[in-house]
Amino acid sequence: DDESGQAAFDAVIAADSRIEPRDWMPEDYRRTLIRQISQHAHSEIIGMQPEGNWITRAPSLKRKAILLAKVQDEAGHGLYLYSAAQTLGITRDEMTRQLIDGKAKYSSIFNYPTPTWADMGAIGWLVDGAAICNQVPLCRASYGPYARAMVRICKEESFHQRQGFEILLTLMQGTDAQREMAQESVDRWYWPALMMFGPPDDESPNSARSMAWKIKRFSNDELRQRFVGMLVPQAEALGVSLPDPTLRWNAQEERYDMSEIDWTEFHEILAGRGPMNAVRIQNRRNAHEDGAWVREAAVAYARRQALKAER
Ligand code: FAQ
Repeated sequence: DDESGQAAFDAVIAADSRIEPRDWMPEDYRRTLIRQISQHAHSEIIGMQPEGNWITRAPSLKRKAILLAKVQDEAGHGLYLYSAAQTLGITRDEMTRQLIDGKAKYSSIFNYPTPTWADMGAIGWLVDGAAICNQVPLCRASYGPYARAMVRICKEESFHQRQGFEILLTLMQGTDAQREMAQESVDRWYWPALMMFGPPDDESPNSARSMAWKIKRFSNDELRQRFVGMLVPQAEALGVSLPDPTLRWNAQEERYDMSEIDWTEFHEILAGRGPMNAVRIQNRRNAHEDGAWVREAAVAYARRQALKAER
């Protein structure tokens, strides 16, 4: 019953153990996980588009092969995450429907355009870098299927981040025009990457509960700080500057001082009014509709195999 279920659940959380799909869990815990995991899955799937934009225009065969593999990894991440969400009682069809109807959230970062090749470097370095900071602690999330999916995803994200860093490093060692292209791209992606961690702690309605349930292990601002701390020496190694003139280490408070993030821009994007929101959803909807015959064929095939097995 609910009472003994709640007690068992509380004990698992207190012991830092894992909740598994068949365990009793509070309805709000289930709902929160479905919300976060489905948003995360949608982010991976929508996140294929900004980079997909450069696959046919990558500057060499090698760069094209690497980019193609990275975008395929993102599809894989989306699929593990949809599977993890399905263990909570929502179907992939429902999640897809919410996404293509424009009712689901996915990371704000994927609503920006990718006009230059350097954006492939900046996405790898900054976007995958932010993703790693956010996701490494999720490997210890209290829900087993999510935590386990995160382990493999994080390994692949680390590789993605290194490849982005290497693209920028190559550009920074190139011509003046290439260095300018790299810097201009870092200037565009830096602030949106900081927004990936979500609103400031005092405006984050879900944080306290998700931390008590040990889904989140650190607050949005803590992870944002950790990310900036990781970027500073890497920016120096690259020879790019971070576009925040007030950024400096505050030894007394042991944190970085930084300029205020433009939260109006963040909220506009969440409301669907970012530069690429409509395009991203339209592309996803088209891909879903164009792929209907594949799903139908797969269902017909599965039905025939089942009939054969019966005979
Ligand atoms: N964008 O109360 P909180 C990747 C929403 S990495 C859009 O703080 P929470 C890899 C939030 O959902 C990107 N919405 O919420 C890759 C909530 O709305 P709701 C994906 C945002 O959940 C790289 C409301 O604001 N990673 O894909 C954002 O405690 C390159 C209030 O916020 C993940 O999803 C945002 N940036 O903390 C792929 C990581 N921030 O749902 C391709 C897992 C907040 O109440 C290429 N997720 N919101 O209507 C998380 O860790 C958390 O959900 C946070 C938000 C930290 C994102």
